[in-house]
Amino acid sequence: MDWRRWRHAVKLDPARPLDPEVVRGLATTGTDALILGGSDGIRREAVFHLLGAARATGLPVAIEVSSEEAVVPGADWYLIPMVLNTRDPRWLVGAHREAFQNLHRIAPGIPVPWDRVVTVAYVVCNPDATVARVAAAVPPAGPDEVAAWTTVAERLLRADIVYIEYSGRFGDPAWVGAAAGAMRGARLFYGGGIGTAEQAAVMAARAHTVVVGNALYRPGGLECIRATVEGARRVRPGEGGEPIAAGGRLP
Ligand code: 1GP
Repeated sequence: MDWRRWRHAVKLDPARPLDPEVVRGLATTGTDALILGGSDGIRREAVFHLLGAARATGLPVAIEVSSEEAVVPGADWYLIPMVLNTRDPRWLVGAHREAFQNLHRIAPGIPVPWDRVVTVAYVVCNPDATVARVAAAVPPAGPDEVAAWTTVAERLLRADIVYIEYSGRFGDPAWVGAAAGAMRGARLFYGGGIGTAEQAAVMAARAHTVVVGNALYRPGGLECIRATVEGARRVRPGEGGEPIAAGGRLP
């Protein structure tokens, strides 16, 4: 399934061990896709192994290229993160420049599969998340700032995806609603702290796609994922109460 149609995705961290049975079980949860990505400690070999296990589920697989170690062939999509609200341009475009300059070493002889490259503009909202620390993020002060970042991402940077990232904590629906209200043509992803059907429904009423990570790693993780898929499918984006994309293209 094309990434533009995902309602629910599971994020797998190559740096965190996961029972292969659990990865296999994802095929039966109803999720639309698997995203391989993490903020810290990514090693190419681990990405390679996890990619094999993810592929075996038959689900679409995306790799989030947060370090050159994540450049591994064989994924359906390559998500390129850019952190908008960072203090350090390295996390916006600097590491990307470095990677392209070193491409001959990172992926010798392999052309960039541009038709499978998807740009993801992150707004990191949870100051306690690893990504906030690693990427020197300055969390927005409020929903207006989130909406403005969304406009920067869409209109100026022409990002494919705007990602409201609360990794590790359930976010403020009003902030996600503010992003939704500013959306015009890109896709809005939300991730962070989703562990129940209700939480999934709240965010899926505002974002096109909800991403669940940590919940899978807890006991009963697959059941939890199933519940969140069900929650996300209960609602449609735009049912969240905020004025979503007036005149825009949010379905
Ligand atoms: C992390 O947004 C994802 O990048 C998911 O967050 O791990 O808190 O579910 P959680």
